[in-house]
Amino acid sequence: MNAKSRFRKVLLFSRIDSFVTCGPVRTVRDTDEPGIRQFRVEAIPCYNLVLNLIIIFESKNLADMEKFFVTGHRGLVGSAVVRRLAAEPVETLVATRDEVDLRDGMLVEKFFDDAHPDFVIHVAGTVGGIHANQSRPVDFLYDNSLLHLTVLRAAWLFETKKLLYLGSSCIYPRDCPQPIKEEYLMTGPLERTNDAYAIAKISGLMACQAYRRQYGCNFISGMPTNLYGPNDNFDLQTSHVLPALIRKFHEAKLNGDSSVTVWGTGQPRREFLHVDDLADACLFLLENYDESETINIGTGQDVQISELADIIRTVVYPEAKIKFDSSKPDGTPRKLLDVSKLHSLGWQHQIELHDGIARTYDWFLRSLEQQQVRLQAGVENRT
Ligand code: GFB
Repeated sequence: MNAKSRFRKVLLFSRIDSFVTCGPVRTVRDTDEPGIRQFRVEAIPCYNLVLNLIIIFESKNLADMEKFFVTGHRGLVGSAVVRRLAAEPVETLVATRDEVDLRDGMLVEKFFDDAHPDFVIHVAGTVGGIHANQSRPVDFLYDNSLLHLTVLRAAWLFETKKLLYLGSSCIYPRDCPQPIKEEYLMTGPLERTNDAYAIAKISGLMACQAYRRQYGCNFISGMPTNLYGPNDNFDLQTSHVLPALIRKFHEAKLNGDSSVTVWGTGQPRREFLHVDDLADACLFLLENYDESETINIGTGQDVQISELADIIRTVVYPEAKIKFDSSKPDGTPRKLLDVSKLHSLGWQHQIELHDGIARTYDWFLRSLEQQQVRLQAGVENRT
């Protein structure tokens, strides 16, 4: 892929010529090489010698740029991937659900036929926290099953060069050894609160492998840990714990409340990765990973929910006390990914948890002013 070097190469050379010109002359012509335009500048008479500068550079020609299709671009993950791609000289394709409902195979194939993306980063999904998963298993199963059936098929039919699909750490067996290695997938029973979602996502991982086996498609998959960052869902009924607690502490501060209630016992442990790190990992894997087996994406560090609550309290509203509501479910006791495979390839996260929470709270405050925070979003449905 190495688009950077392809588009940013600048060749500059000069030549001494033996004829005289009367002043600067600049000509432009297309060369035989696609995407390359040649600029020729001839000038500067000097003792009957003329210095001719010929500057050839490869222009950033949209027609020749590699096209990345990012599904779910308005969600937490998709928007981060789009931000990350903006730093690359590539063309990013997105489609809203009104334009292409990704659960509709015919629409998806039509889109691929028109757009012919070179790379697909397939991160659309119906996602939510523990309560949303528990109360709406059908939505999670239905949407997330269709989403990979349609997109992977279109990517195969229209010869996408490479596709990255994302699973989720919650699809590993509930009680598997920690930290969780990639090979523990499907070695034990699932966590009950998100089993429907897990089955859909496991089927997506299998689909990547099946397309590779049957048709030789370069479809890879990554397994991110719990994510957070800008554009997260802050709806208290459907969100994950980290955005929920940012909102709860923020509102407690506004109301002058003395305490904030955290669901469950506070004992479970979770690993959190800032979504900008995830987006970077996605591009890294597209460039550096071609295996059929999924690969874990995380920090390799976890905290207890009570510790997480304490960090958020410190950042948002240090005066508050923390209470636990043990009538709410704890879910999986621990979910820490073994990220040694990803580290051995040369990728590491950059944003530490405390800093990432502070940044996310800053984003939350700024976006609240602009009324761009999803406070009543329902489940995150980026289909
Ligand atoms: O983030 P979360 O909803 O999802 O909950 P999971 C993590 C832990 O935080 C649980 C506790 O033990 C919750 O009880 N928690 C404490 C809270 N306070 C709150 C709160 O105000 N809101 C929420 N939501 N939790 C999800 C899966 O599991 O992980 C999904 O259900 C998804 O399928 C996601 O894959 C990554 O980590 O338990």
